[in-house]
Amino acid sequence: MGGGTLILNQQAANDTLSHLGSLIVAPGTTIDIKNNDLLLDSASFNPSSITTSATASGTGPMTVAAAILSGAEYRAFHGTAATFDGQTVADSQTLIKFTYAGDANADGLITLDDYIAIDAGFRLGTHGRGWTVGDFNNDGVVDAKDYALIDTVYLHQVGALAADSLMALHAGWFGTDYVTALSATTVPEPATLSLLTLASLAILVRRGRHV
Ligand SMILES: [Ca+2]
Ligand SMILES: [Ca+2]
Repeated sequence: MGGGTLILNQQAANDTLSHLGSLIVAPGTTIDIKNNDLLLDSASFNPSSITTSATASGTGPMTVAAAILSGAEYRAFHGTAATFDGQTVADSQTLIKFTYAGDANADGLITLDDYIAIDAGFRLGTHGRGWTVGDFNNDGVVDAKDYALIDTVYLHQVGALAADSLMALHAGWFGTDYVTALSATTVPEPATLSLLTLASLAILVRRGRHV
């Protein structure tokens, strides 16, 4: 195919994986992955032509993107035994993940590891090498625009793809002290942490005490 836009079907569940041998497109072709993940056995594709028009659930500007990594990059982040949506990964494969802008290591969360990645890319002047070094808007440069993306998502990271995993993790570490501190934190609008989220964490902590 050549030119135009190839739009994948929106899936009922985010990050539904399709494993393909290859995905060859002519220059100028845009691939809209919607909320799909792709695992390609080939590296023969054009990363600049892959995007998503899907939106994140939840409130605030939870910018999502199509993260593109080689199998080698993914295994460098997560180890040689790492799996991608349950599939084993080889260095020569290509991974495309529907996730938050800023999720450099494609694990569905914005964490310290993602900040390490973008800091390394920015400090070393690593430009134009793609998603894993922090070029989250795919303009060939790691700069303030990319930091704005990751910071915004980090501040708004509630529910949606990660299902509150980061806050649940911290709630598990710090218990009610964390939940109380979180509820007292003023997060700039529209990054309002929902009462539902806080209530969920409180329940999680209470349950944890009885295990
Ligand atoms: Ca991440
Ligand atoms: Ca950029």
